[in-house]
Amino acid sequence: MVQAQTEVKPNVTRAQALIWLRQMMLIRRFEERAEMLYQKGNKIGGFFHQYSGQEPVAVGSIGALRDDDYVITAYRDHGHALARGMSAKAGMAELLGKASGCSKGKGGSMHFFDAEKGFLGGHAIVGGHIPLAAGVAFASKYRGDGRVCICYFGDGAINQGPVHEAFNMAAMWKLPVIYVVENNLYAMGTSLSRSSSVLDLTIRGATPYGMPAYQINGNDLELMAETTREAAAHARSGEGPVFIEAQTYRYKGHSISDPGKYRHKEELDEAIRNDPIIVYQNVLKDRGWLSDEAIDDLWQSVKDEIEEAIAFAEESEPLPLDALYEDITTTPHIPQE
Ligand SMILES: Cc1ncc(C[n+]2csc(CCOP(=O)(O)OP(=O)(O)O)c2C)c(N)n1
Ligand SMILES: [Mg+2]
Repeated sequence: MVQAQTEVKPNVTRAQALIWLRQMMLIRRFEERAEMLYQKGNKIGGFFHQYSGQEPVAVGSIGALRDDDYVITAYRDHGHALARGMSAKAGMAELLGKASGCSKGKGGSMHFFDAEKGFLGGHAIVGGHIPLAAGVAFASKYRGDGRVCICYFGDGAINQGPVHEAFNMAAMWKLPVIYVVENNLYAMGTSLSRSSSVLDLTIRGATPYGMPAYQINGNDLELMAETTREAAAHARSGEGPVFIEAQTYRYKGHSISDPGKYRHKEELDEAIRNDPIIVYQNVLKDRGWLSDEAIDDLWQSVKDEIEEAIAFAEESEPLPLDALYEDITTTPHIPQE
């Protein structure tokens, strides 16, 4: 395993650091307000899984990729979509089931999608998108366009059979994929220690397939970015997939209907005391890059952006009923000789 050092920091400019901090704030605020709309306003239906606490994983890793690289993830997808640059308006409208949503209001929380930005979902079947990532990476390799596909999944997904078939094929064919397992210690209410024969997920996900692996603190934003940069260079050079175990923690229950009673209050309190957004704010303050006033201004600008997104979503029209029959099948594209 490649041992990543927490002390090693990449060369991050102040401008880049502020963009990343603001993205994490935006994701946090987006979900806080969406939760209110769900609980109090009854404006959002269906499943709703929050990313709160895991923000540095998506922001740091996506921040280290090229704009034309592909991103694919599971149903806990708000953070990845916003980190990829999807607008809060398109995301909020999706949650409210409006035609202006990123998936025309047909997908909801679990199925954010933005093909223009290379954001390929939002997938609800645990582990189901991992073979898709291999397909996406195969296409990149076939075209020789140098794009990598970053594929996020949870610790629970590592127990799915097709995931291992895909890992094997990706490694055999040296496909340009970066696998990021977001180890938040729980799969619904089941802790990792009750579901995995070994707690080191690189042993289960990387070792059998000969993939280089990193095991890092995913809540260290700059370490997440640096590690992804190295992984992307490896995958892009034709050397095959890389596996990153990003250790993190989710603040909320599995979904909005889960009070999370299966974990100790002390465990959650400890995680919240080390809130990655506050930690990063303090890092930037210590570097002299940010004052308390500047932090307040950033939070205010994020709050304003989210309120605008809510107003946009509320004012948008729902999709007409006949549109339910659209986007079900696609016209097959058969390449000509
Ligand atoms: C194939 C399949 N089995 C079961 C489920 C039900 N289910 C939804 S989420 C989940 C837990 C997944 O946990 P993990 O992979 O750790 O991701 P996290 O929720 O922690 O992000 C399960 C079992 C499902 N969606 N798909
Ligand atoms: Mg999990």
